[in-house]
Amino acid sequence: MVRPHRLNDLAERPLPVPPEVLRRGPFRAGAFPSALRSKRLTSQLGLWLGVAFGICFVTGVISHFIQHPGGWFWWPAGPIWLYRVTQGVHVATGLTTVPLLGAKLWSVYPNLFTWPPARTVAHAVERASIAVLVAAAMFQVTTGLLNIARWYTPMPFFFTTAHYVTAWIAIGALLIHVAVQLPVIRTHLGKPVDPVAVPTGGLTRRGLLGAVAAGTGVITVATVGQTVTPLSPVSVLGPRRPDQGPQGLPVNKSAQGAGVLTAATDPAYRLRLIGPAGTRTLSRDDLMAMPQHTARLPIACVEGWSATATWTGVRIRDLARLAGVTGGAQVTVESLQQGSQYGTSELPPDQVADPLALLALAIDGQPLALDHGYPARVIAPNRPGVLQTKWVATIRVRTA
Ligand SMILES: Nc1nc2c(c(=O)[nH]1)N[C@H]1C(S)=C(S)[C@@H](COP(=O)(O)O)O[C@H]1N2
Ligand SMILES: [Mo]
Repeated sequence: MVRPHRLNDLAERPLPVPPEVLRRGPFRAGAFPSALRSKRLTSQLGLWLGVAFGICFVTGVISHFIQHPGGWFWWPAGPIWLYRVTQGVHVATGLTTVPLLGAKLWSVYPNLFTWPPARTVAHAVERASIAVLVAAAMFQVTTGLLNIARWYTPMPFFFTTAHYVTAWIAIGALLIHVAVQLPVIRTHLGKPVDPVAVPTGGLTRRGLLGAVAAGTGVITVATVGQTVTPLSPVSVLGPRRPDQGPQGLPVNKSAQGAGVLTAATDPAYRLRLIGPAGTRTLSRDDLMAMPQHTARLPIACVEGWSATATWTGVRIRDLARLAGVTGGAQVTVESLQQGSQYGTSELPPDQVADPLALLALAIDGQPLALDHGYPARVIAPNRPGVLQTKWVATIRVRTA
């Protein structure tokens, strides 16, 4: 009888190679020569990656619920910088997962060739859950990157929904993975020296971890300037600068791109204000004749960039009063822009009541640039940029 000697031999001789490395089916021992791979390395990278994914998940879910509020979800109108921070952290932690995920997958990918592929049903289920986790994690990182680069061609699906649904799949698979691996993680995170993988020369485990940390540091410094203004000069990888664009503010959708050039510059423009008091039409001059208020507020785009400007215009709550609602009011805003899901937004009662929530007519005392929403746009505190509707055509007010 021909027996696979190799494994038996292994049992006798104390080789410095863990047995699973030799059990790779089609692959020979030595196919994956790096002595750097170890459970300790994988556990440490996994810890960092888990923290980054966890923060990215929570901040992402917050952003989702602000944009799609259920009855139970409440998001305050202040502090004004809160969403800017949570979404900046969402994109920044998402970007740090690029080197972390790369290093983590490198540290374990020889396991792909484990032979036999599944020893037991439980083993098969565990491997399947890892496949789901890896696929979901790569999908999140890739679609997130494509979205901040505003490159939608490779995404034949609606980014927001796909990114949100996959986030839950990823976090579910991650929790299963951590639960299954907890004994391994515990043992190897607590252990000071790895008995099998002590490299004799070249890169050490600490050196590798240092390189990964440096990689995440460089990526962070080279992108976070899109929202941390003092770092904008070194934001060489950030797709946006806080100060690029007319009036020192980036533009996400131009007036031409939105197809509103004619309507927005038409002298016959009138804002329609609809409420319990009926429908009113207000020209830009009518709006300018109302009490004007100034607020310094950021636009905080879901894509991770943000920029502050000094806005002047009419308080939303003054418009709500004019429309016939004096107490709590809920407001729906509609843009001149047709056929876009970004053409409409809701202001919940807390935002309507906030003195900083404006229908802005000017930036730095100058009429809004067309690309920033002329003749009038919403600007309200602590709110995703996507809800700061430009080229406002209609405001509907109802009692909250
Ligand atoms: N009508 C309309 N308003 C809009 C958008 C849009 O596409 N259409 N984009 C939103 C997004 S995603 C952002 S981040 C802000 C950006 O405002 P800015 O272009 O003036 O900087 O406008 C918001 N308002
Ligand atoms: Mo945005």
